[in-house]
Amino acid sequence: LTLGVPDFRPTDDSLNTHQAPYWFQDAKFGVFIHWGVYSVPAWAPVGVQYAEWYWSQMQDPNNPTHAYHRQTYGESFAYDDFIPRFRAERFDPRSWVELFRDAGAQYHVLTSKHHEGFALWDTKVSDRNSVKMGPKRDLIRELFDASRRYTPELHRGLYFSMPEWFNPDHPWQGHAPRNPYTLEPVPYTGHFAGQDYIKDLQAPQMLELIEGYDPEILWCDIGGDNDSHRVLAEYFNHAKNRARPIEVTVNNRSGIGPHDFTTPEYTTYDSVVTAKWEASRGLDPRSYGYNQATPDDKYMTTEEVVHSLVDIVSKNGNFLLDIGPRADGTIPEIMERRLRETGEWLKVNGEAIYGSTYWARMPQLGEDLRFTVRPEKAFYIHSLTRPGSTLTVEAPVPVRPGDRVTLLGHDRPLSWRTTGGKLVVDVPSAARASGRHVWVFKVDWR
Ligand code: FUL
Repeated sequence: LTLGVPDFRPTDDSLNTHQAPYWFQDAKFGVFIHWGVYSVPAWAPVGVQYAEWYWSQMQDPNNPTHAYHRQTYGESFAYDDFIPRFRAERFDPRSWVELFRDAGAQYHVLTSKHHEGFALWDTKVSDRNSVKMGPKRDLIRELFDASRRYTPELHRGLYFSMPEWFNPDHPWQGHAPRNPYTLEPVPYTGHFAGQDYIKDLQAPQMLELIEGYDPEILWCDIGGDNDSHRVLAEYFNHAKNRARPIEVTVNNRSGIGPHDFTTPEYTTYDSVVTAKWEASRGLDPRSYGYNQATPDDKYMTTEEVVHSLVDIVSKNGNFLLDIGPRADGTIPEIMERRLRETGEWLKVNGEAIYGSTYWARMPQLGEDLRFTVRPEKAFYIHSLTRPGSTLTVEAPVPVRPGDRVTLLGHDRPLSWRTTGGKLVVDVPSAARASGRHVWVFKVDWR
């Protein structure tokens, strides 16, 4: 007798029964990676536009990228002339995944294909890919192999842009790639022409990723025309019917209603949202792809990263923090440093993050406190500012006589009392000095 879950069908009703798995709910922190041909010019107006949008922005005479491109590369340099310069010659996938692990991330999500239409794997349905051109390597295969081998505890996901900007068969912007100065058509390199974009390119590529790479997250983008009912049913069925099933999840950008989580971008929700969600943004002030014009002091500080993580997790979200590697495959030092410093904080305070859940009663807005819970085990009070000699909590937090209160990283019990419905914890100076970024008080219920 085989017990099993019936296969998913390509309908809203069936796909709506799918949910984000527990591992995703518990993971809280992932690394997003935007890497592609746009990593060659790696430029956008700082703090204003996404550098991975270079091709689109260079086409627009009113966009600073248009003038920048002419000055830097000349009028006859087409976007696809960047492809041979995308070489990944210093790409060391092992060092990437070990960095993600050291950052305390539980998963990573790489752009398999962004809006430029350049695939980072050995796709059989288009020559516009990193095995035929540019690096001449299957970058997804290499990253996933390294991740399975050196960091098996991490979960692996893939971003996929549903439309492509200038694909002659199904353009999303404009009708065909053009020289932005002369407006003459330019070739869309490596593309096979004359087929149905959705049936012969988009859906087959998604299935290649699903069947060939077993991504645990399919992070679709933009939506639009699609065959996603069929593709997602096959995704879920493939995952559950494998000899060793995996638990997979899909976001809300595949172009159809059903989804497992929502995806606020460079923003978050104001309060607890009980349906699973994941906020993403770059370490860059306004770019996912690498922007070489951004000075180091404009990147998020580690304190900002940790504050964001705590704020998001306290509201039931995950934080997918993005880095943009260079075209040669190296990760800019400022990004590496931020990831490592975040990892140091998580090493001490991770128990208040991973596997935690939100506390339904949020602090008053403006209070520099956030709360997380490990059901039956502990309650955590996160102070976003360095506490003084006492920490006062006005929210009616669940502390009972006899509960042991500590500060993570300090570990000696702290004395506490309640006065007028408020919790007051004494914080000796040694305890205050031991923390940074966010100070986490643990109310141990055991
Ligand atoms: C957006 C894209 O347009 C951005 O370039 C980036 O990939 C972000 C995560 O999603 O919709």
